[in-house]
Amino acid sequence: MHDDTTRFMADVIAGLGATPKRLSPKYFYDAAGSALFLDITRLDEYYVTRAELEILGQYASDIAAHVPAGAVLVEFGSGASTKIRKLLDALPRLAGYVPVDISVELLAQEAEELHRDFPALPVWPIAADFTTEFALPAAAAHSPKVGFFPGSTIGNFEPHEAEHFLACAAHTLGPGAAFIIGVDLEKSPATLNAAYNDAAGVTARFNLNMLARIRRELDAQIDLQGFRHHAFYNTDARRIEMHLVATRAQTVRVDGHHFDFAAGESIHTENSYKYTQARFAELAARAGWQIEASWTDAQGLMSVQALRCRS
Ligand code: AVJ
Repeated sequence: MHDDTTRFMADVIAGLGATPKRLSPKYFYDAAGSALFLDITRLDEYYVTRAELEILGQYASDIAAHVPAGAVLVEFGSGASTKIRKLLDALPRLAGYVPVDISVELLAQEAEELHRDFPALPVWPIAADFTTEFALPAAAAHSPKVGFFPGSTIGNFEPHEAEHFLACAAHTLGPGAAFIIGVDLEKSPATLNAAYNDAAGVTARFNLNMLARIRRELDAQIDLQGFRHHAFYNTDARRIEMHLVATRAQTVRVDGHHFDFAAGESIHTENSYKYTQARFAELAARAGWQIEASWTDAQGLMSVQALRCRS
């Protein structure tokens, strides 16, 4: 079995065996899930991507002022590298761009396309899980470093994990480095609930695709009709929670293991934490970063933060 499949299998078996049951949001993004996420980013209700692109477009030159000439820009979880394209024209000449992503195929494809569109930009892809520590290419050793982590992906982490991630990034990027990061903001529960419960049902399909993927890739026995999408803003924890709720008692089978569900029992598939400016600044400070500037869209829904590594 392929390494990735072995890991996926082990995670699914552990997650469905846990109480309460859970699956990691990183498994949303197979080809079908990535296509559904792209559809989400175009929904009226889903403000996150639109608001961030507005900020990157509107404040490109202010953001670029935090990037020294000759810097190496390291993108955590680069995916399709769409956001960096928004910034590249505004940035001073970079020594290199280091996209870090788990998907080797996506990295190779993006490196090729970036090379075509920005022939003067050296691209040094790293295939790694960006939540762990990884080594930067030797060629980057003597250049100033700038991290880039758009999309509010940091919201998927528990706050203590977000702090750990930022501390690791401080270690990887080094003292004096900058970090440009997209952070979704607290707002009215009505707006948040709508963003994760769109009328067209795209987010529901995105969530349910996790089960479809488990069936496809792990040859599991799951009745997709037996589960429904459930997303809500947890006001106390300040996070959107996404769940797949069993609509009746049933059993899911994966590789000789069986997992019993009571009617109404859920699999927790995602948290999407929302921050105030103050709470994010406190968290970043505990991880060794100082906020130098932050920008929001005209409606104040989403933020982009410029951090500086203190020590
Ligand atoms: C990609 C993690 C930022 O939390 O808003 C969108 C994922 N989940 N709709 C988010 C997501 C449901 C998204 N992030």
